[in-house]
Amino acid sequence: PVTHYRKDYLPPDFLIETVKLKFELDPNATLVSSELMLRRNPQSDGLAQKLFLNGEGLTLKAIFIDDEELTEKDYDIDESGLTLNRVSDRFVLKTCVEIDPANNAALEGLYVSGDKFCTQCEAEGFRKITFYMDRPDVLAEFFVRIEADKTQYPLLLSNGNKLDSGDLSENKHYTEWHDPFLKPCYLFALVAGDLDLLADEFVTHSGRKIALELYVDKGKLDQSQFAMESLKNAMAWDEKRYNLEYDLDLYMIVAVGDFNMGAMENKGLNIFNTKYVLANPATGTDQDFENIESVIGHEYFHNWTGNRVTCRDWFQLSLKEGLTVFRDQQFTEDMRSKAVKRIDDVKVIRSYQFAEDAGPMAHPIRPDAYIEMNNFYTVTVYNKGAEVIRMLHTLLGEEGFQKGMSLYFKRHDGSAATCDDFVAAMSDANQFNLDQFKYWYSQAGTPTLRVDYDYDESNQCLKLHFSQNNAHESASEPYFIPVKLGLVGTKGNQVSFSSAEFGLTNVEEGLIIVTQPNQTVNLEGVSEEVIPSLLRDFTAPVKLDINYSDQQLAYLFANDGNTFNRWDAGQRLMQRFLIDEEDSIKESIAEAFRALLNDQSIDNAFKARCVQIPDLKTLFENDPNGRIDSLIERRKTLKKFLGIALEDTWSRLYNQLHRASDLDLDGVSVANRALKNASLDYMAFSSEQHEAIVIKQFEDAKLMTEELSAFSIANHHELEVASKITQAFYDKWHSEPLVMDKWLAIQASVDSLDTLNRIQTLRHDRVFNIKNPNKVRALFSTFAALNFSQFHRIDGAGYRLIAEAIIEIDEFNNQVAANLAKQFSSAAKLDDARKMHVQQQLKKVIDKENLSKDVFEVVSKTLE
Ligand code: HT7
Ligand code: ZN
Repeated sequence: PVTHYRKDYLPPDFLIETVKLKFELDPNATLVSSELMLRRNPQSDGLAQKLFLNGEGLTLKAIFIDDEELTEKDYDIDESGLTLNRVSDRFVLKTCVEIDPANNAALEGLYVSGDKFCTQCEAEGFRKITFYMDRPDVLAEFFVRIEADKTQYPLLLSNGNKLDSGDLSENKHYTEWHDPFLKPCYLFALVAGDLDLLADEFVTHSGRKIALELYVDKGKLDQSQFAMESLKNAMAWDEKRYNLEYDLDLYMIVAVGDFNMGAMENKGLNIFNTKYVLANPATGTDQDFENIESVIGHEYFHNWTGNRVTCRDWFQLSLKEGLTVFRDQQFTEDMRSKAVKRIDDVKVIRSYQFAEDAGPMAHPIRPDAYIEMNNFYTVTVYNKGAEVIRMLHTLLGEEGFQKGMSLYFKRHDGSAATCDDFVAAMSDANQFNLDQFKYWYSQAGTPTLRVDYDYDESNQCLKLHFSQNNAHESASEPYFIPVKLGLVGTKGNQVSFSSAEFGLTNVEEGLIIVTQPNQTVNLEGVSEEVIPSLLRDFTAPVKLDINYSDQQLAYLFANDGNTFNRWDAGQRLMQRFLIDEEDSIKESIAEAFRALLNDQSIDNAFKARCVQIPDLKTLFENDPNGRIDSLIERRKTLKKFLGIALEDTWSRLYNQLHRASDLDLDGVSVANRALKNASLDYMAFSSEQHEAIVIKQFEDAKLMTEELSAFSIANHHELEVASKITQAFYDKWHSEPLVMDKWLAIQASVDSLDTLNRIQTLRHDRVFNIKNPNKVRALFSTFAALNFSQFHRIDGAGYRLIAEAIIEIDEFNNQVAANLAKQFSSAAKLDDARKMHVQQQLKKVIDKENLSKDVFEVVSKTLE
């Protein structure tokens, strides 16, 4: 397979001014006619005599240049595309190709999902629709005509504004669309089908009326209201916080059941995985609602950060994704709880992104090389990318950041830009030198920031000694690390301090910047002995290594004035038991939990986060020796101990919150449910009536959050009633695919020797379909990612299950197969016995005939 390098970027030899596409839709034989107006790019060297257009899996039916039909010597076709052998400076290329959407199980290009046609073109799927310069820096004006059977496909949609529609012979009809905004082909979309419509409108701050149309499968309108509300909230938020207004008169969203990722921001016509649209309180959990709001927001925010300004090449993906994730995180922070959202986002970084940074697929947020671009839609590009943008926001402040955004749009609106362009806009708008900051874009790996401190009472000075270190081979330069900090005094008070170097005078919280490999920062005016509370709100994606005593950690857990650091202290305290194997500390953890849970002034959402024991993925990442068996055992022991030690507290909380529970989706109700269900989970270790309570909650539940918690607890604690509940859940919900995903996922995550057999049975159940990515993720990805004990079975049977699934899925969907292959990324850290099993299984995968380059890239790097 070919490796593509960032350093090899060259501007395109030709530009496409306008594109006219005609689709004659037929599931097995769709005709795509294309008319491209091409002209030589003034920014190229002007020498090219030939022109290559990408095209894969296309059957050419006709080809003309300037209305003259080409003969065989005028062009060459191979499996990657079409070469025109002699081209002039300006010409019109007409082609007609045939494709087979019904047999497109890769779900890239034009495909059939259910009874509808839909598209997915990012990153390089447009080349499966027609011959084209399939690269994001070729921006064109699109005109699209769609023709199809009127009964089967009453709805024919594409990007932009509808210009015309009408009837044709043989019960066919057509629509014509024009998108006035220049766009790269990865933002092209088409949908055809018979769908239900939820219509609404939004009036922008300049008074324009935007028609909002949300299309869902027939019968699902009762699950679409929340998504529409989220869209209107996102539109209002982007105007208020970023002064960004929507630009077309129509915004459409279509939900489809077969989709490789979460959603796609196609201009004016977003296509969504149903998982991020459909929910009502009976079918969706509180977490589903939060996810829907966030993904609807994310795709909407792309209209400016991604569509109006797009990426020059795919190495720049974080330009749009890191920035848009940051914006969707801010949206959720503003809509819900800022502190709790920060905790949730950092958990993703610590459990998934740090692991990726330490594994075989580690890459900078702006990668330098790839074999298959689809493999680089990663937590590094997205979530670490968002952390990098967040650091800019921290350094420049809200006002400075917005100044940078305005300059970025002023300079790059309507064009394709780079990460360097973005940083330059931030730097120029604020006269802030970001040269060193840019190493965050070019270096992979997670830096460790080690801190030692000493207090000089006579001078009231606290010295902080920082040293930064990043073991990754790409990381030779020190980072620019913003560290927000405060000082906690002996009476739980916040102690003020000053720093001439960082312009801080008598503050209780401030920002310092670590730029050197080794650096000492003096804080002056520190009136008493303190515990420093560092990296508040996780102001940089680093591992903070500071040697707190157990007492200090417990003290910070109880007293830190920063909510995030308070939670973090609790997590660190638990790791003393789980990783450092300090047995005696479990009493202090229980004590600390008791104090927290009895404190009426603390929000229940925060309490619910605090009582969650760090997950095994995070523990494995943090444990230098990756001791799987011991981590699993110790985690169980701690949970059981806390369940018993706080028996009264859990049941009091459960009863109190159960009585108070209502059906609302507001923040307080969601928080109450989260803490109530966490309590029920702990009660399994002590309460004699536990099983009866679980049954009652399951039977009485009116909300999916309640029903699913009871179902999950029954399975995870292997209660006698588990199989009955599992069956009842199935009987009630078997015709709701998204609810069945939850049903599969919970069974796949049970820590039981029987789970492998269960999965084998489930994969033959009628609700399972290996061609549907949501089902694959529910059953196989959940097993590999969340069922630590069974995936890592010492006999290798867990690895075998996943390897065989990868081989099977790679036959038709390379992207989904490659994503599953990433589950082996921790192989290098495993003990020898497990490592041997992983290698054996991955060798089987790599020896597969016709292995895709997607899977090849992941597996070959894992085996290196
Ligand atoms: N920008 C979108 C990326 C995406 C995608 C990428 C590869 C293959 C399938 C895909 N579906 C969507 C999603 C987003 O970040 O908003
Ligand atoms: Zn995105």
